[in-house]
Amino acid sequence: MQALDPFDIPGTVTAITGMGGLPAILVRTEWSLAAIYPHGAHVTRFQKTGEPPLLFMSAASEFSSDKPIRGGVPVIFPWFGPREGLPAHGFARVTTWELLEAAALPDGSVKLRLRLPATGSYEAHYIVTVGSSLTLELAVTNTGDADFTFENCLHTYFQVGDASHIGISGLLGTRYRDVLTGADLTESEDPIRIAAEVDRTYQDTTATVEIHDPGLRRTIRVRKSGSLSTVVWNPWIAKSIRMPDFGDDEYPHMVCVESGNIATNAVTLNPGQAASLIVELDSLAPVGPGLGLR
Ligand code: TA6
Repeated sequence: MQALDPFDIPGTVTAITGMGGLPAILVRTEWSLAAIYPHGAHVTRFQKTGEPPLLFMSAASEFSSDKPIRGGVPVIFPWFGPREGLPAHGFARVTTWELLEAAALPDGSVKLRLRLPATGSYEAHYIVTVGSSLTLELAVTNTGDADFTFENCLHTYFQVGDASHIGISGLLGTRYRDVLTGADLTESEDPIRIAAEVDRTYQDTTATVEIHDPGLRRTIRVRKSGSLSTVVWNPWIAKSIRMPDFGDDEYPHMVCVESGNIATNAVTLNPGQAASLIVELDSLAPVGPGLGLR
């Protein structure tokens, strides 16, 4: 197990023993607080001063070295979804990454760099920058001599006041696969409302998505680059009951808006090529039409 305390920066970066006894890093900046686990390179907490957490964490989540963490930002790589005989959503989220760097930057933000243990044909780094917003970068380089095709996704769980009162904007007119029915449709709602289980994979979209939340009186903004797919997910009642590491009554308090490259948007890197998936997560004062917020 890698010792993390050599990366300590007094008052800013602190190695801790986290949930389940897993090693973790606590980051404090003048604007925010964050927690990162090398297990899965998993950000479990980002909270701006004076605000509720931006990220939802399930009270029923596992914290063990062979299980994914439920909540925060799971790193999905190198495949999305189920694979016969293999872990769903890839192995990156159930692998312990190596912490390479922890640095306090001149602008007051803090940067952590983690690396997925080498596989021989590609290198995957994860850069977490904590400041007045949270920026996450999954950088993949093909170090082999054959093309490498993969899917990736930052499967972010956002904390909301009440999922049935939020509005999700930015996806109007975008094609999506409804995972529940298998149908391929075009988004006709703006904002999107949630009133049942939702599991949609939007394709060919680089759009910024906003979650308008009257309950917590804020708008969450998800900006991204290097990503053509967006997933919107809420398990609602029945699926929540089927998930052992998720509370039956937790679904109203979260929504996943995920950024990645999935299915027809999968990435192919030629030998020597690299690609980065980057998301910036932030919250703004409440804005948005038709939500009685203004
Ligand atoms: O991103 C949405 C999704 O693919 C859903 O289908 C749902 O299964 C969710 O991910 C959670 O997957 P997990 O493997 O973490 O239970």
